[in-house]
Amino acid sequence: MLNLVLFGPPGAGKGTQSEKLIANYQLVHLSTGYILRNEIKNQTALGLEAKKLMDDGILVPDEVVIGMIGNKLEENKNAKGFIFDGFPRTTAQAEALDKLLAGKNTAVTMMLALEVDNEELTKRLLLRGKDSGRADDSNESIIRNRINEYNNKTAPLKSYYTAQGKFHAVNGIGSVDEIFTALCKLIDK
Ligand code: B4P
Repeated sequence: MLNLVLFGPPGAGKGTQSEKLIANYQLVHLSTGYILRNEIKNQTALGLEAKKLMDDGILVPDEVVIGMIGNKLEENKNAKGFIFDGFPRTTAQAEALDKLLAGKNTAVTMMLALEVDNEELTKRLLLRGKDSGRADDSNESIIRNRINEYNNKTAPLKSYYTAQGKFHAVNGIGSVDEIFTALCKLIDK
């Protein structure tokens, strides 16, 4: 199985590159951001709880997202592999993912990190906020919260996957196609 973890700060292009990778490698896309936004749209209890945190750029509790991913893995038993987009975002989530995959006799193949500086991230997210209607893209102070959450809770995962020999970084600045080509090169090696 090919199990890819796409890693990077908010706005690095994880969702954008996931779409292209899914088409190329026929993988199942598991985006916790997308699943959570869907829960909000459907006004579920989980969605209502998550909305308050997401609108402020704060991570949703680990047990909530771990449960969501566990359910999705069960629903896709015959998948050729998965793209984990925006998950894991904390060490607890990474440990839980290792356990969930080990239970299926598989593992994370590699982590692909998109590297983009803060100035470019802020520019991209404010631009998207103009037509996405996403509250978390609407102003610089929320975007700053998201980048802080990333630096405090998610960035340490670089060491977690480096220790497993699975961390690979790619320059996330450039055209979408250039970045996609760089990612494919690493996957196909
Ligand atoms: P996510 O939905 O995961 O989203 P993201 O970090 O905003 O974006 P991504 O990196 O996918 O960027 P995109 O391709 O869209 O998270 C949202 C919130 O959900 C989190 O803040 C958190 O509250 C919650 N959440 C999600 N997962 C969680 C978890 N595991 N644990 C706890 N909480 C969780 O690109 C952004 C913009 O850049 C787009 O407009 C795109 O068009 C543009 N862009 C992309 N590539 C470009 C390029 N090469 N050049 C120029 N622009 C580019």
